[in-house]
Amino acid sequence: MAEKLDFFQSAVVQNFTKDIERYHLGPLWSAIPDLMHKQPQPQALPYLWKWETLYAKLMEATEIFTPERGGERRAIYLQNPGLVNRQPWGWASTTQTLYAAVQLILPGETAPSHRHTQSALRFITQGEGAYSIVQGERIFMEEGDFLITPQGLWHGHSHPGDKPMIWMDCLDIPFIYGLGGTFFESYPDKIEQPSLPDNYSAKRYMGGMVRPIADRKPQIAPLGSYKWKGTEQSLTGLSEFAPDPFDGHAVEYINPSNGATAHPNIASWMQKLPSGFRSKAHRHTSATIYHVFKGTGYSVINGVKYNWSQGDFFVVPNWAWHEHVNLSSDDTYLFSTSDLPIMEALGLQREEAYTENNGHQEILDEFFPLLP
Ligand code: GTQ
Repeated sequence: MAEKLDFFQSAVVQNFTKDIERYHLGPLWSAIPDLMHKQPQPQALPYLWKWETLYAKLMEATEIFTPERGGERRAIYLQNPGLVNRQPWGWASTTQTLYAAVQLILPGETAPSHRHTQSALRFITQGEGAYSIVQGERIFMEEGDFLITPQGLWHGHSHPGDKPMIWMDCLDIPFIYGLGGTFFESYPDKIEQPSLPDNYSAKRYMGGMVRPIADRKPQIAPLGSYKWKGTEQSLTGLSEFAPDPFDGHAVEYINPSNGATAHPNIASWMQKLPSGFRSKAHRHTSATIYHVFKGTGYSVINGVKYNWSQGDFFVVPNWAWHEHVNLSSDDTYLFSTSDLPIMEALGLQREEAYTENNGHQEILDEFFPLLP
């Protein structure tokens, strides 16, 4: 070992490294431990954003930014503290592959239509009455709804209602950036006009597990919005049986014409943890962004306790041990998005249960968030 170290530190090796750097060349022999570590070492860190902070900053943003003035959406993204310096593609990254944000639209505002090669999804956290117009279909949004905007489709938002509306956005921005596949285009007019009936796709799929005859041939994302009522009902049925030890009662949003994840690159789940539920710890290659839709509790991520309550967001990076505890007297609902489909498509997904200490991590530290 010492011999190896001496070799790397020797003048002849160091001089050679310096010399080839000038030609934009590098020596594998010193890079390999960083290039190929034993297991995932994401630069993304576990982190938690409190709802109080997000809400306060969105409200402050209403004073300085309007879609009219800025030509874009009023969204504030969740910047992973471990990825700040990983320019350029750590920029606006919540995990190594995914971007998440909170977006606020005020009554009377319009966020202009555009399209891009990133896939987007929304989870509605607060309010009602606004719509997203996706490729000619106005999709009206209510709390708990899950919406998708597939890659390449025109989409804009407008709010004819009377109270502010807030939702979570999640896109595969860092992933597409890393691949060099970013294309973006503004719609020629401010917002696209409807060319389909309102809520067309949700009506076509109202029954849940039946598909319109015309969709026997699988379609790309034939459903634009998944209503909260349907998600809640599926979890009520599932809750009659034993919960999964790691994830509680969990359902995944799927493309109803072919059974694949609702988005090809992003998986989205709703998890219900019964009162007092304490999951066992596990870790997997995919990284997850959680939003606490309802409930109070905590998660232990790599031995650190992250306390959460309704509206908070937190991130579990790749390969991090994690377990969740519901401290409320009622059910807790966690919405989450992850890069599981990317990991699966590339043959990278692995999962491991924490076997020591009856499946629970020792709590070594506690996270204290910065409040406004
Ligand atoms: O609402 O279309 O947070 O295109 C980032 C990119 C939201 C959106 C974001 C977007 C949108």
